[in-house]
Amino acid sequence: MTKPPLTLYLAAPRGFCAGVDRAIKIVEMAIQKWGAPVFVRHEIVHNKFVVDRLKDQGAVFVEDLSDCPDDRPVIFSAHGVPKSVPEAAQARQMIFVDATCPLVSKVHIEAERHSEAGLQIIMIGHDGHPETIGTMGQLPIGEVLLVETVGDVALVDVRDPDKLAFVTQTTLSIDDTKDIVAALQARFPAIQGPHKEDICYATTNRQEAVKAMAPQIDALLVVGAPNSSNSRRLVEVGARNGCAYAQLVQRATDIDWRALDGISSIGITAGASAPEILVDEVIAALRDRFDVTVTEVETAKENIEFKVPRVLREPA
Ligand code: 10D
Ligand code: SF4
Repeated sequence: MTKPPLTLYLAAPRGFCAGVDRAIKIVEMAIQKWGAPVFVRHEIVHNKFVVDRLKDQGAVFVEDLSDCPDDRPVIFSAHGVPKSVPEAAQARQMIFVDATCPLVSKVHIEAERHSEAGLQIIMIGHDGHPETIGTMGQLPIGEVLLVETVGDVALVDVRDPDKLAFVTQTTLSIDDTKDIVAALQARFPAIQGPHKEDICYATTNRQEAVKAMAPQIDALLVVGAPNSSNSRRLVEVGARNGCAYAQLVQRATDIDWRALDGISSIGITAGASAPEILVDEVIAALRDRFDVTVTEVETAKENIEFKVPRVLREPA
């Protein structure tokens, strides 16, 4: 039986960012240095495949520091942690390594700097997401207020409208955030903040690549996990920019083949925490059913790399 033809647009950049790469390396190097088990507070990055692979190497994942013994090393996930977490680890004299992405740490420092200058902070982020919890947790309760939508901006109850600054989560939708920042600036003209927002290079580039391909594809598959903020944003970007069917898949077994019936073009991308091996798996599954021609849609080149903390570069 002849397979129907399918043009596959492959987004570039896609998949692992420098912060994810570094965080995974930190866990692997910690196991090499101190032996198993090494505890990890929260999924090191939001991907079950990555987490399961590290579990096989000797990592133990917990949600709370209180679930770690005093005498084993603990790694904090790439999303960042409230100040109280390293403080508690220090008080228990634990060995800990912070795998917070340097671009998330930069936002932490920004928030602290504004607070030291007497400003109250408004964070644009998703309620309950570990990065939001971590960034808000850099300062005492009440010093950072959360807004998630343009609607929230009208309701936020600030201490002094002339003494405000904003920071953002790094993985937000560029377009939504632009609107929220504009609403903040309209209501609080004196508000200080970054040049645009704190969305990182990887989030920006992955969204741009999807935007470039969305008008020409019948369907978009985003390889990523349901708890991965940046991956979910890629699905939204596809849907909002002209793609009739945009779906998140963790791996090939998640593909809804009935939804892809009759398509002649498809876009594939992957969130910053999704390994390339899962992209390959999805493409292989498409090749089983279609006569696939791959075209790469490259909208940016990335060559950013972050060093692992010094403690892991030194011999045990
Ligand atoms: O949910 P998310 O997009 O923030 O995290 P994920 O682990 O999927 O991707 C890496 C992004 C990080 C660590 C936040 F910047
Ligand atoms: Fe860092 Fe951006 Fe990757 Fe988050 S998505 S880990 S901020 S590089």
